[in-house]
Amino acid sequence: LTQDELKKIAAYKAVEYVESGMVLGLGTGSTAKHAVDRIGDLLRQGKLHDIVGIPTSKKTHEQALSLGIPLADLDSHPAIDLAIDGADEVDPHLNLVKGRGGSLLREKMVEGACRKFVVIVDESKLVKHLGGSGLAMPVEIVPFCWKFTANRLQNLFQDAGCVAKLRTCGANGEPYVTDNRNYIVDLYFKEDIGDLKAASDAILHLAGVVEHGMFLDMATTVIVAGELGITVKNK
Ligand code: DER
Repeated sequence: LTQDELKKIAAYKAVEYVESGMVLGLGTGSTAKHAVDRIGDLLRQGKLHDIVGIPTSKKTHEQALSLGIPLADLDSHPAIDLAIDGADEVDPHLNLVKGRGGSLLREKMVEGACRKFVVIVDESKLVKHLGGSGLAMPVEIVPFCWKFTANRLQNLFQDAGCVAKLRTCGANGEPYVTDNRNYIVDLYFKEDIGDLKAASDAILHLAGVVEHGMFLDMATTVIVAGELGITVKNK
Protein backbone atom coordinates (compact mmCIF):
# COMPACT_ATOMS: atom_id res chain seq x y z
CA LEU A 1 0.00 0.00 0.00
CA THR A 2 1.34 3.47 -0.83
CA GLN A 3 1.51 6.16 1.86
CA ASP A 4 -1.36 7.99 0.20
CA GLU A 5 -3.50 4.83 0.22
CA LEU A 6 -2.83 4.48 3.96
CA LYS A 7 -3.78 8.14 4.46
CA LYS A 8 -7.03 7.53 2.60
CA ILE A 9 -7.82 4.43 4.70
CA ALA A 10 -7.33 6.39 7.94
CA ALA A 11 -9.39 9.30 6.58
CA TYR A 12 -12.33 7.14 5.54
CA LYS A 13 -12.30 5.40 8.95
CA ALA A 14 -12.49 8.78 10.69
CA VAL A 15 -15.47 9.89 8.58
CA GLU A 16 -17.40 6.95 10.07
CA TYR A 17 -17.54 9.10 13.25
CA VAL A 18 -19.47 11.80 11.36
CA GLU A 19 -23.23 11.96 11.99
CA SER A 20 -25.82 14.07 10.13
CA GLY A 21 -26.43 17.40 11.80
CA MET A 22 -22.86 17.74 13.08
CA VAL A 23 -20.70 20.87 13.01
CA LEU A 24 -17.35 19.61 11.72
CA GLY A 25 -13.82 21.00 11.92
CA LEU A 26 -12.28 20.32 8.50
CA GLY A 27 -8.52 19.70 8.65
CA THR A 28 -5.72 20.68 6.29
CA GLY A 29 -3.09 18.58 4.53
CA SER A 30 -2.89 15.56 2.28
CA THR A 31 -4.54 13.19 4.78
CA ALA A 32 -7.36 15.52 5.82
CA LYS A 33 -8.01 16.17 2.11
CA HIS A 34 -9.25 12.58 1.79
CA ALA A 35 -11.60 13.05 4.76
CA VAL A 36 -13.07 16.24 3.28
CA ASP A 37 -13.49 14.54 -0.10
CA ARG A 38 -15.27 11.63 1.60
CA ILE A 39 -17.64 13.95 3.50
CA GLY A 40 -18.45 15.68 0.21
CA ASP A 41 -19.19 12.28 -1.39
CA LEU A 42 -21.52 11.18 1.43
CA LEU A 43 -23.38 14.51 1.31
CA ARG A 44 -23.84 14.18 -2.43
CA GLN A 45 -25.05 10.58 -2.02
CA GLY A 46 -27.54 11.73 0.62
CA LYS A 47 -25.93 9.44 3.20
CA LEU A 48 -25.10 12.55 5.28
CA HIS A 49 -27.14 15.74 5.63
CA ASP A 50 -27.27 19.01 7.61
CA ILE A 51 -23.52 19.17 8.00
CA VAL A 52 -21.75 22.50 8.65
CA GLY A 53 -17.98 22.60 8.00
CA ILE A 54 -15.52 24.92 9.79
CA PRO A 55 -12.38 24.95 7.61
CA THR A 56 -8.88 25.18 9.15
CA SER A 57 -7.29 26.95 6.16
CA LYS A 58 -8.12 28.88 3.01
CA LYS A 59 -7.04 25.79 1.08
CA THR A 60 -9.59 23.57 2.87
CA HIS A 61 -12.19 26.32 2.52
CA GLU A 62 -11.72 26.18 -1.28
CA GLN A 63 -11.80 22.38 -1.34
CA ALA A 64 -14.98 22.22 0.76
CA LEU A 65 -16.65 24.92 -1.35
CA SER A 66 -15.91 22.95 -4.52
CA LEU A 67 -17.54 19.89 -2.90
CA GLY A 68 -20.67 21.80 -1.90
CA ILE A 69 -20.07 21.35 1.84
CA PRO A 70 -21.94 24.14 3.71
CA LEU A 71 -19.35 26.30 5.50
CA ALA A 72 -19.28 28.58 8.53
CA ASP A 73 -16.66 29.84 11.00
CA LEU A 74 -15.91 29.93 14.72
CA ASP A 75 -17.71 33.25 15.16
CA SER A 76 -21.03 31.69 14.14
CA HIS A 77 -20.20 28.19 15.46
CA PRO A 78 -17.96 28.45 18.56
CA ALA A 79 -18.83 24.88 19.64
CA ILE A 80 -17.79 22.15 17.22
CA ASP A 81 -18.86 18.51 17.49
CA LEU A 82 -15.96 16.81 15.76
CA ALA A 83 -12.76 17.77 13.96
CA ILE A 84 -10.80 15.47 11.67
CA ASP A 85 -7.21 16.40 10.79
CA GLY A 86 -3.81 14.96 10.06
CA ALA A 87 -0.58 15.35 12.01
CA ASP A 88 3.14 15.39 11.35
CA GLU A 89 4.09 13.50 14.50
CA VAL A 90 2.12 11.52 17.12
CA ASP A 91 3.76 10.48 20.43
CA PRO A 92 2.57 7.61 22.69
CA HIS A 93 0.46 10.07 24.75
CA LEU A 94 -1.37 11.29 21.58
CA ASN A 95 0.46 14.61 21.69
CA LEU A 96 0.99 15.96 18.20
CA VAL A 97 3.23 18.05 16.05
CA LYS A 98 1.23 19.81 13.36
CA GLY A 99 1.78 22.72 11.03
CA ARG A 100 4.22 21.51 8.42
CA GLY A 101 1.49 22.54 6.01
CA GLY A 102 1.51 26.02 7.51
CA SER A 103 -2.02 26.00 8.93
CA LEU A 104 -1.31 25.43 12.61
CA LEU A 105 -2.94 28.58 14.00
CA ARG A 106 -6.39 28.11 12.50
CA GLU A 107 -6.12 24.34 13.12
CA LYS A 108 -5.35 24.87 16.80
CA MET A 109 -8.19 27.43 17.15
CA VAL A 110 -10.74 25.13 15.48
CA GLU A 111 -9.54 21.88 17.05
CA GLY A 112 -9.34 23.54 20.46
CA ALA A 113 -13.08 24.31 20.14
CA CYS A 114 -14.08 20.71 19.41
CA ARG A 115 -15.73 18.16 21.64
CA LYS A 116 -13.93 15.40 19.76
CA PHE A 117 -10.71 15.70 17.75
CA VAL A 118 -9.95 12.67 15.59
CA VAL A 119 -6.42 12.61 14.17
CA ILE A 120 -5.70 10.59 11.04
CA VAL A 121 -2.20 9.42 10.19
CA ASP A 122 -0.28 6.76 8.35
CA GLU A 123 2.10 4.80 10.58
CA SER A 124 5.14 6.85 9.47
CA LYS A 125 3.95 9.68 11.74
CA LEU A 126 4.37 7.74 14.99
CA VAL A 127 7.37 8.93 17.09
CA LYS A 128 8.73 8.11 20.55
CA HIS A 129 8.85 11.80 21.52
CA LEU A 130 7.84 15.04 19.78
CA GLY A 131 10.59 16.68 17.80
CA GLY A 132 12.12 13.23 17.46
CA SER A 133 11.60 12.88 13.75
CA GLY A 134 14.29 15.51 13.07
CA LEU A 135 11.69 17.25 10.96
CA ALA A 136 10.33 20.74 11.53
CA MET A 137 8.49 21.90 14.64
CA PRO A 138 6.67 24.93 13.24
CA VAL A 139 6.16 28.20 15.16
CA GLU A 140 3.97 30.99 13.74
CA ILE A 141 5.49 34.41 14.47
CA VAL A 142 4.78 38.01 13.53
CA PRO A 143 6.88 39.29 10.60
CA PHE A 144 8.14 42.27 12.59
CA CYS A 145 11.84 41.62 13.47
CA TRP A 146 11.50 37.92 12.71
CA LYS A 147 15.28 37.37 13.06
CA PHE A 148 15.06 38.59 16.67
CA THR A 149 12.25 36.11 17.44
CA ALA A 150 13.90 33.24 15.56
CA ASN A 151 17.10 33.73 17.56
CA ARG A 152 15.20 33.79 20.85
CA LEU A 153 13.43 30.55 19.88
CA GLN A 154 16.75 28.93 18.96
CA ASN A 155 18.32 30.03 22.26
CA LEU A 156 15.37 28.63 24.24
CA PHE A 157 16.31 25.14 23.12
CA GLN A 158 20.07 25.36 22.74
CA ASP A 159 20.45 22.37 25.11
CA ALA A 160 18.47 20.29 22.60
CA GLY A 161 20.72 21.47 19.78
CA CYS A 162 17.96 23.51 18.24
CA VAL A 163 18.33 25.25 14.86
CA ALA A 164 15.66 27.81 13.91
CA LYS A 165 14.99 28.46 10.21
CA LEU A 166 12.58 30.95 8.63
CA ARG A 167 10.28 29.04 6.30
CA THR A 168 10.62 30.36 2.77
CA CYS A 169 8.87 29.60 -0.49
CA GLY A 170 9.44 30.10 -4.20
CA ALA A 171 12.69 30.20 -6.12
CA ASN A 172 13.93 33.48 -4.67
CA GLY A 173 13.43 32.33 -1.06
CA GLU A 174 10.68 34.76 -0.10
CA PRO A 175 9.35 34.24 3.43
CA TYR A 176 6.35 31.86 3.52
CA VAL A 177 3.26 33.86 4.59
CA THR A 178 0.44 32.09 6.46
CA ASP A 179 -3.32 32.59 5.96
CA ASN A 180 -3.06 35.05 8.85
CA ARG A 181 -0.28 37.09 7.18
CA ASN A 182 2.37 35.82 9.62
CA TYR A 183 5.69 34.04 9.14
CA ILE A 184 6.73 30.56 10.23
CA VAL A 185 10.00 29.63 11.94
CA ASP A 186 10.76 25.90 11.79
CA LEU A 187 12.65 24.48 14.76
CA TYR A 188 14.90 21.45 14.27
CA PHE A 189 16.06 19.50 17.33
CA LYS A 190 19.01 17.15 17.73
CA GLU A 191 17.99 16.02 21.24
CA ASP A 192 14.74 15.40 23.10
CA ILE A 193 13.15 18.70 24.23
CA GLY A 194 12.00 17.11 27.50
CA ASP A 195 8.95 18.54 29.25
CA LEU A 196 6.53 19.48 26.48
CA LYS A 197 4.30 21.72 28.62
CA ALA A 198 7.32 23.71 29.80
CA ALA A 199 8.54 23.99 26.20
CA SER A 200 5.10 25.17 25.09
CA ASP A 201 4.87 27.78 27.84
CA ALA A 202 8.39 29.06 27.11
CA ILE A 203 7.65 29.43 23.39
CA LEU A 204 4.32 31.22 23.94
CA HIS A 205 5.97 33.57 26.44
CA LEU A 206 8.02 35.19 23.65
CA ALA A 207 6.20 38.37 22.58
CA GLY A 208 6.71 37.84 18.83
CA VAL A 209 5.26 34.33 18.85
CA VAL A 210 1.65 33.78 17.75
CA GLU A 211 1.32 29.97 18.18
CA HIS A 212 3.37 26.77 17.89
CA GLY A 213 2.81 23.34 16.32
CA MET A 214 2.70 21.21 19.48
CA PHE A 215 -0.91 20.10 20.05
CA LEU A 216 -0.72 18.81 23.62
CA ASP A 217 -3.59 16.87 25.20
CA MET A 218 -5.94 17.85 22.36
CA ALA A 219 -6.51 14.69 20.33
CA THR A 220 -9.29 12.45 21.65
CA THR A 221 -8.70 9.68 19.09
CA VAL A 222 -5.83 8.85 16.73
CA ILE A 223 -6.49 6.54 13.78
CA VAL A 224 -3.30 4.96 12.45
CA ALA A 225 -3.32 3.19 9.08
CA GLY A 226 -0.43 0.75 8.64
CA GLU A 227 0.58 -2.14 6.41
CA LEU A 228 -0.95 -4.54 8.96
CA GLY A 229 -4.25 -2.65 9.23
CA ILE A 230 -5.91 0.17 11.18
CA THR A 231 -5.23 0.94 14.85
CA VAL A 232 -7.57 3.24 16.80
CA LYS A 233 -5.99 4.86 19.88
CA ASN A 234 -8.34 6.61 22.30
CA LYS A 235 -7.27 9.13 24.93
O1 DER B 1 0.14 21.12 8.50
C1 DER B 1 -0.66 20.43 9.16
O2 DER B 1 -0.98 20.68 10.31
C2 DER B 1 -1.13 19.13 8.55
O3 DER B 1 -2.35 18.71 9.11
C3 DER B 1 -0.05 18.11 8.86
O4 DER B 1 0.05 18.06 10.24
C4 DER B 1 -0.33 16.75 8.26
O5 DER B 1 -0.21 16.89 6.88
P1 DER B 1 -0.25 15.61 5.94
O6 DER B 1 -1.57 14.93 6.23
O7 DER B 1 -0.17 16.17 4.56
O8 DER B 1 0.94 14.75 6.31
